[in-house]
Amino acid sequence: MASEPTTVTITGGGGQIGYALMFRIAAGDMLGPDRPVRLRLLEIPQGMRAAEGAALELQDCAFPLLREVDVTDDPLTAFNGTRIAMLVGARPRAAGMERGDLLAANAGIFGPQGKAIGAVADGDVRVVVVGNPANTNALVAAASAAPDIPADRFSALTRLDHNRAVGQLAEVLDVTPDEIADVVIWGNHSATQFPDVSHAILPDASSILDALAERLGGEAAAAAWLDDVFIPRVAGRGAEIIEVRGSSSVASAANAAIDHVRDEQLGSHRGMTSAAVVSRGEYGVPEGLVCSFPVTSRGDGHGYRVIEGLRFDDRARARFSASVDELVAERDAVRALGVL
Ligand code: NAX
Repeated sequence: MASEPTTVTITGGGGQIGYALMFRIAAGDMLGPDRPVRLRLLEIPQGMRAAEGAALELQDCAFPLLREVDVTDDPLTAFNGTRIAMLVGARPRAAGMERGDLLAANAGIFGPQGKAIGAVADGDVRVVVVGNPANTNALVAAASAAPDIPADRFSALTRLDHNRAVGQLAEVLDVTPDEIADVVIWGNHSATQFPDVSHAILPDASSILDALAERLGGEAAAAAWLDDVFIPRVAGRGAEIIEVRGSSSVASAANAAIDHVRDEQLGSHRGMTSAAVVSRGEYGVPEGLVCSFPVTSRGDGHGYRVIEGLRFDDRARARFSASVDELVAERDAVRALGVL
């Protein structure tokens, strides 16, 4: 067993997703059964007691891999030497808040946190942003950590959307989720995202589109199901969960964040997955935007790489472009605030 623990920082450690995350990380679900961890929980003063209470519970689990838990409201302490930073705490949209206000409030959180990461994190830190608006928060954090930390160490979570898409397909095709490969979420983690199944395959490499046509009674029926049921359901699943459960997605969000970091660190193994990473101009997305792409990781320390060369038909291109336009508008809004 490696003796030097990996430092993992969770912001919003007193919140719901933080609570669902930390026990699984401490149990080894994220970095594997032979990597001890040191957890750092960052909160604002109002959230400190909840985070401290969670830390007491962590101790009561007596996890063999958990070396230490620190709870702090100081970003420089929280990110000191951190290898994996999971930025979950964010400012939620309050009633009557305009999108510009939301972006500004969150820039006020993710700017200083990015700066602190640049100042004190491990030089090879990986950062995943969960707190919404996740893509643009990641953009702000990456810009604020520069030039100390390369922007490609920052990503935002669209794995929950990806997993939601896989779950929907598995149900309609009556297969298990692990039989479905190469689903892609393109664009922003928002209602404009484009969940794309046109490259998705089953274990025998047969096309999911063909399987849907067979199951649903032809190509036209499959196309209608994708447009009218699948895409809106995946993109609107967060709202559906709130309506049914009375509270936003928590365990599934934490699970997706764990999947995201685990695959990035240890390798994604099967085909492609989805993550929002810093664009280098792939698929015509403006450089620097944090956009969801098909990605893969070899687990060799180089992080996620975008899989290039996938083809779009006109309708798919239009959906993807609409989501990228939204990312551009968000970037321009934070630029106008003088943040970038
Ligand atoms: P909670 O309100 O339960 O927890 C958030 C915690 O963050 C609170 O304890 C709060 O005190 C803390 N916090 C606020 N500002 C902070 C700061 N500057 N530094 C450190 N901590 C701070 O929300 P929760 O349900 O945990 O959701 C967290 C975020 O995840 C929200 O922004 C939510 O919108 C976002 N989500 C993102 C998803 C994704 O797929 N990317 C899906 C789930 C979720 O909606």
